[in-house]
Amino acid sequence: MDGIVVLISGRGSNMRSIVDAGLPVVAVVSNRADAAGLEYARSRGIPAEIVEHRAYASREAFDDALAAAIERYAPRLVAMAGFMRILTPSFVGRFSDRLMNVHPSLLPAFPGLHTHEAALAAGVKVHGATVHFATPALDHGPIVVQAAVPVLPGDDAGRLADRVLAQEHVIYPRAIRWFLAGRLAISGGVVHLAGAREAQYLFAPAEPVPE
Ligand code: NHR
Ligand code: GAR
Repeated sequence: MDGIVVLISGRGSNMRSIVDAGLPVVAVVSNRADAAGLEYARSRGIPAEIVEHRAYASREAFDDALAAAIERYAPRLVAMAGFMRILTPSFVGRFSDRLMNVHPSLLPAFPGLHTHEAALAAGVKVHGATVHFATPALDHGPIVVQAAVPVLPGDDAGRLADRVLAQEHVIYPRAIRWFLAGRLAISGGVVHLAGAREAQYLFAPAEPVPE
């Protein structure tokens, strides 16, 4: 009963980092039939299912079908990894305190979509990624771990996204390992790591500033 169900919508590189870290992924579920990540999961012998949001008349109906697909695996954790559909409060309630997400910004800055464009437009010099527990309020759940990366001269959204993504691949498997080891406790909306010798933050290694 240690299994993880990973929810994806596309490329699935975060899902791959979780699988490659040796974590017990029991199924991958996508809301899009063309998600590239599905093939990788199947190539590793992991059941990969499609629950297409477009086939359902309402968010509630989609979320019910998604929850049913997940519950067949009785997972201990549901990990959103590039999953692009907002989930209803009733879905989130069903998986409360065992639904995680990786978001490509240093929350609470830049919730929602297009975070790298927003960070560049705001002129921030430090950006990053956050692993958090999901709550009904989008991108506002308790923070497990964050990674900071520099915004460098000449960055565009693509370069910045690549730099952030490399850190997502480091912090998400780490957060999941902590969760499965029973080391995460949420109190008052704050996540505490038991027996912490490791930090709940990470600074990306320095890289040369482009000319
Ligand atoms: N659901 C809840 N309740 N709480 C969170 O914190 C959630 C969530 C669902 C997804 C991921 C999130 C992100 O990391 C996430 C966190 C999709 C959208 C979005 O606007 C926003 C944030 C996130 C995921 N989706 C559009 C929608 O109408 C569809 C966009 C598309 O299909 O391309 O659902 O950033
Ligand atoms: C990742 O950067 C993830 O943080 C982000 O999309 C990318 C998915 O990449 N998630 C969101 O923007 C959620 N709204 P991946 O499919 O290769 O893991």
